[in-house]
Amino acid sequence: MATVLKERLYTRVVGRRILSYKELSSTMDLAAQEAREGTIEGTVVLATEQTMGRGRLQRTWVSRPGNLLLSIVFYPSLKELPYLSMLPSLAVVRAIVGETGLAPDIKWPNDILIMGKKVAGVLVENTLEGDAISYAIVGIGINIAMDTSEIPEIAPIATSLDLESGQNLDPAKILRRVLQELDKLYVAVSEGVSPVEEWRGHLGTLGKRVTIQWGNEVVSGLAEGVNDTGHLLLRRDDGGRVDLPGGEVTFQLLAEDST
Ligand code: BT5
Repeated sequence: MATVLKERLYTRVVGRRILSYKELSSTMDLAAQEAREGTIEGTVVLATEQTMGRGRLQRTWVSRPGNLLLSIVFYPSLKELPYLSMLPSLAVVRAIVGETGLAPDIKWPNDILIMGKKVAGVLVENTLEGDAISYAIVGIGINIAMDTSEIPEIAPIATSLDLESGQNLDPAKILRRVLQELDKLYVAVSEGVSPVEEWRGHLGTLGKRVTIQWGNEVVSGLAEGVNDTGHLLLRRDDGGRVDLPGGEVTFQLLAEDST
């Protein structure tokens, strides 16, 4: 897939180097190793399968062949860093809309859902050196050719692009589009263009009543908005407002809203 991809990939940073493997424990680890060894920014690590694919907080990412599993190496400056976790979800949304016509939305902070089911996930791991970020690894998993209904652990909550579109989509085409969109967004951010308005426009979480777990805390309220660095602004039931940098969202079921 790497050769086919490289031939028609028009990017400035993302995908300047592409490493492709049949099986890895996790693309995150190999990308981090490459970053520590000083690989060029935009290096992409692809795997057909992962034996220990992971999500946030040590959760498992079901990683079978036929899907997209990749990590990208960045060396962000303070200009790009605040937006780094918004860019991959936005790139994935743009790629899905452009290549399939489906209408995904983003569950804050960065799950990609179609009709309430998760079709892609994003994991950003930053490594500090002193106070500065020395490298950031952006991981993206997109379900394409997977019948999620046959995988009991994710069947109720997950879906795939083939299932949703009723087609056999070409993973290489979707990958190329994701990398191109991510590159455009990253270059724009480094030139001072903020992705926040577009990202906010795709957030399905806003305007809903949610419960959010953040570390050991659990807060409930109305998801009113996001600020310019992507923090969620939550109106608590007692009227106070909190600003959350990350966390796990559970939608509350209301009589008139069964999302
Ligand atoms: C994420 O974590 O959504 C980030 C997933 C990032 C995966 C990529 S694949 C390439 C790179 N290499 C890695 O090792 N990881 C990255 P989180 O928000 O914590 O969601 C994890 C939860 O999503 C799990 O606990 C399951 O409930 C669900 N899940 C697991 N596998 C899934 C899948 N294939 N599709 C949809 N949902 C899944």
